Amino acid sequence: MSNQPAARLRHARPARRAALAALVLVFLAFLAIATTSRAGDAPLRGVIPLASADGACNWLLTNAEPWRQSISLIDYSPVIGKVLQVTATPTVFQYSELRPNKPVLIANNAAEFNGVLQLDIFSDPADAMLAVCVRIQDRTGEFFQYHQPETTRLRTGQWSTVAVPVGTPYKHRSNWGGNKDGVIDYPVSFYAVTIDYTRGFIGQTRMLFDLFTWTPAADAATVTPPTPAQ
Ligand SMILES: [Ca+2]
Repeated sequence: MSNQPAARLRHARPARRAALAALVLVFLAFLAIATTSRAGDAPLRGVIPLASADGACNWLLTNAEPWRQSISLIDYSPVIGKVLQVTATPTVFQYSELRPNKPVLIANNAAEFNGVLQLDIFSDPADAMLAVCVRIQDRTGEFFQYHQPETTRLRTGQWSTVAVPVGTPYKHRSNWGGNKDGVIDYPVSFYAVTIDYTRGFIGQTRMLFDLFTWTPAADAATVTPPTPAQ
């Protein structure tokens, strides 16, 4: 390798050195801007908001109209504040897909993709609801579905916390869409929660949802993920 560039720098005149310093400053400023904009792509940790800054509902139901389901943000109580209310008729369609307006980035790599997606549910009646699943979307648009552990049971008229372990240590039950290769292409986003209804349930069900929370295992010294469903 030639040492010509170093020799040229040593003999550079002050004006050229000043120009070089200015160039370095411009480069550093550019680097600072680039780094700042990348910070916007940091994976979410913690609560996924129910409402945007202007108070509008941040969540929607897939196919709400044809499946005759409804979603609204309601005032629940002075202590709890607003919650999401979902109504459905299980005989019209057997599940609901509840999702943020935009998928929420949760992991940039396999090491980060390990945690618990948790939510609070109030179901009336509780026996209309069979299971909660979490849908994750990879970079290509492929979906991976993780199931609620079998141990979670709901009670009518009471809030329950459901925690679904999600990520590389856990086996997904199904995958579809995107590049359909069964391989998780990073980064990945939280796409939706689905509510499966009990077959044979007659009538309408009303559910309330609050505190959708993603807790990476790395942050969860006090949280022990439940045993995943087999
Ligand atoms: Ca894939």
